[in-house]
Amino acid sequence: MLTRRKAFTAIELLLVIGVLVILIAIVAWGLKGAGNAGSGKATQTTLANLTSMSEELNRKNKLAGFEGPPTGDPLNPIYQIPAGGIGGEAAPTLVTADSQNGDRFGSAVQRTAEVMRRLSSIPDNKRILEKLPSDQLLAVPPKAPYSGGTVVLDGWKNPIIFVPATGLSGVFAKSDSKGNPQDTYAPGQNYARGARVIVQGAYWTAINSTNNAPSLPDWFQGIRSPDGRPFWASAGPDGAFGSLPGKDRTLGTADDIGAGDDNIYSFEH
Ligand SMILES: [Ca+2]
Repeated sequence: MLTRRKAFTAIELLLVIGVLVILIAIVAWGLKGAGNAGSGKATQTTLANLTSMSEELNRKNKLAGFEGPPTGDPLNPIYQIPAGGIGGEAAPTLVTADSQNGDRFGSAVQRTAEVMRRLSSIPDNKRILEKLPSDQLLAVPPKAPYSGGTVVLDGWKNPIIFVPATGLSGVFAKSDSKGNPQDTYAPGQNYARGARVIVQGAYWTAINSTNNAPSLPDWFQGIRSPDGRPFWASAGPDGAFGSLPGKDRTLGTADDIGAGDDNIYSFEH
């Protein structure tokens, strides 16, 4: 009798370990969720600040040239229509700081550095930018025809990009087989300007109020702001704006197409 409860049985030990593992997993998952929510909130604040600064730039008539056609100058080297595109900024893939990033210093980030330089030409904006902690800024090395500069980082330490009025082309969403019906195109429905739908894994945005199926000229394949103005964009937790290279970093794999789902745009808040 004395030795009966001397030790836990193997099964009891396994049970205890199992419960502990589950508890640790729940806590870790909760902490990760809280971290993402905090980063998201910080990113929204940064996007709002950048919007105020670019609106101030617009009031001073210094934003022209970054907007793209029809209001901008398509020949301006700062604004270039992506090859094969119908206008707009081509959505960068990975902009993370790891060794496998694709577009961290690509043309979208370079163009943003040009906009940031113009933003800082206004004293009030310059003061706000100077107050940002250094870990929220990224130095962008020059790359012809761009001259480099500094861009602002989002809550996940990835560059926030400036998107011209013509929009962010090629933003991919997950298949909506289990998704939100509001995101799925439905024939005959009326869509207000700025409405977004998913067709075959890609976002389309209504340029005009329409009940036509997503195609030009009523729709744009990608993201545009409802008011047709330039906006600021964060890639969200995954660090990719358009298509997300899979684990093997090869485009076209099944997990590529959700990259647009978690993006954060300044016009949304
Ligand atoms: Ca993303």
